[in-house]
Amino acid sequence: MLAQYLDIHPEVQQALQSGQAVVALESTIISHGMPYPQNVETAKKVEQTVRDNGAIPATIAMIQGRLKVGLTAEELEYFGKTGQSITKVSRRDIPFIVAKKADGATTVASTMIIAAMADIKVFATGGIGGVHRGAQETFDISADLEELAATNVAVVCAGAKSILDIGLTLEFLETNGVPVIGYQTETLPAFYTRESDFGVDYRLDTPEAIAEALAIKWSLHLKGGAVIANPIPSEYAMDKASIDSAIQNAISEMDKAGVKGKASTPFLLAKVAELTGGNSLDANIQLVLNNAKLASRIAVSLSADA
Ligand code: PSU
Ligand code: MN
Repeated sequence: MLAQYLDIHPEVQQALQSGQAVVALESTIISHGMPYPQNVETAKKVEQTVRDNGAIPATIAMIQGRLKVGLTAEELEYFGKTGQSITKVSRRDIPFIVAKKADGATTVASTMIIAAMADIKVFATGGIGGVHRGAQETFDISADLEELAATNVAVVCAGAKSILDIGLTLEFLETNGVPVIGYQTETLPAFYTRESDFGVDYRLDTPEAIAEALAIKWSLHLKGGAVIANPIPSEYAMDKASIDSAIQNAISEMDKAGVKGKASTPFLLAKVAELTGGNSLDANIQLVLNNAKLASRIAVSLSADA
């Protein structure tokens, strides 16, 4: 039985039973996506933002082999402090971390899987994984994309970070039937900046319109999630030229160091943060809060219509 592996926090359980909106949050962004102590402060602020917008937060992680839906303050602190030495867990890793009774930081893919087990439909994060630049040679395509094709959870993000090949990422999503919705935008945001050279599939201007589209998709049994791309607030957006050059440098350092596989994304994230100083960290924090707000409003609308 699935439930034998799952620990749903009582507050989350209560919310799910009473039909209240719940928003899933990931843990790799805490352990691998930001430095301590900003990661823990941000994780707490994100949870508070979800509450302020009428939903209950459920941060997802693995602790001593248990699939956790909703963490205590102590557990959040532990994840932030332990950082990159916690195993990064994607779909393939889950059963092994359970068997070893180990801790695991869940990526977008594994957070979606565990959210779906708990019947949570909306998930907020910063950026999703995607098709990496040079994937024609390396085959480096994040398992997040396959998960979006397979699992019924909507992911609110700030678009795709240009450590990725955004064009190829969109092609992959199109092939796999994953809609990319722009919130109040026609162009796909590029994480630190509000725009990229690529369009979204559908522009929708309210959380209610997004909730309606999701409800229709799932009523029709059209399996899979959706990418909801929410541009970073303009006051926190970064200068495109400086972020582009930092990303370029990060990629060449990665190639030089021969970093591959699951280590690539954390390596690039850390390098970009290092090269842009505190600026990119500030931007990162603000966009995650902005995504938590939109995700909560979508979740509230979905639960009201259910
Ligand atoms: N992109 C970000 N911040 C992140 C990640 C991606 O801007 O923290 C994390 C997420 O957990 C995402 C994972 O699911 O990296 C993707 O890793 P990979 O490319 O190895 O699939
Ligand atoms: Mn990868």
